[in-house]
Amino acid sequence: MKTVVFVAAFLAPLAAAAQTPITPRFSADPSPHFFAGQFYVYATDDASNSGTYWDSTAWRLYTSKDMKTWLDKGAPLDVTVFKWAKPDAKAWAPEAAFRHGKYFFYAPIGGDKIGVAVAKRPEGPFRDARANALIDKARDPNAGDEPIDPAVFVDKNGQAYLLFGTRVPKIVKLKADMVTLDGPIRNLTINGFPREDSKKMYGEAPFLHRRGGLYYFSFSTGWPGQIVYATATTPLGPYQYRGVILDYLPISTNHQAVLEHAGQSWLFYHDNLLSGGGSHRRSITYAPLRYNRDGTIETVTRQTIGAKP
Ligand code: FUB
Repeated sequence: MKTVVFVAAFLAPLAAAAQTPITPRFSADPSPHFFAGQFYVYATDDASNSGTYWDSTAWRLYTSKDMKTWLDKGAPLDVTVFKWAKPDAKAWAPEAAFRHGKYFFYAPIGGDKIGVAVAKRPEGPFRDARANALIDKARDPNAGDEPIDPAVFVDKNGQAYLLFGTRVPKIVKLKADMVTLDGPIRNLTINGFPREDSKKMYGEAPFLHRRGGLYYFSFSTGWPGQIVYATATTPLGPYQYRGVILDYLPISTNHQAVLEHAGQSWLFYHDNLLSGGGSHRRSITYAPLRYNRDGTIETVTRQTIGAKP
């Protein structure tokens, strides 16, 4: 596999107050992690789609030791890893997780199923962890209209959760093997959306992280979407709307994930940063994520992008 080195900081002087993408390849829906001593970002591939729809069939991987110089590690897997999937099924926003010495890859396929693959190393090779989908709209009660955008959260007591879904946020417990559902798929409740803004709703891109005793549920409000968040004292909610993390971008989607490492927090997301870019040609970047003393999150402004870790 050919590895391409990209030093993100090189792009910074090209435009004043510009964000810095981690790669010159069109990519989106970042799933950032710190695995085995370095940073890994799994992503949707926007460079191999038709340019008019998100119809690529492979996922991409970027790695970095310092969050400045990024390596393009190619496509660690595509939809053909899942024999039950149509070979031309669209490969959307992925998720990864590490548990019990194994690396898991959660793969939304075709808009109606989520598969899970497993590997011994974070870059693969990945193999299907089951003989069928982990989530299947046609099979599973309350899977929702569009089971996409998986996100995994493991609580301090070891309980793992899978979040996913469009328009109605879904959450389900995972068994310790990380590839089996443990109980019903539930809807997450979000209270307190501001009445003066009728556009504030749950759209897609669920993500859950914990800070102290509080659970932070972030998501995109739609198409286009803001990244907003809500908090709760248990993973299952109910959640209370708290505010905007990242405002609308000049593209039709917004999709975030929070990476915490060595006492710092980062918001990874996609934007329109590269020449020739657009709603189907997105680019991945990140910004520091900061908290106020009362636990609320400071809104990220696009100008903060490119800050050194
Ligand atoms: O990349 C395809 C879709 O666009 C993702 O599943 C959504 O989160 C949005 O970013």
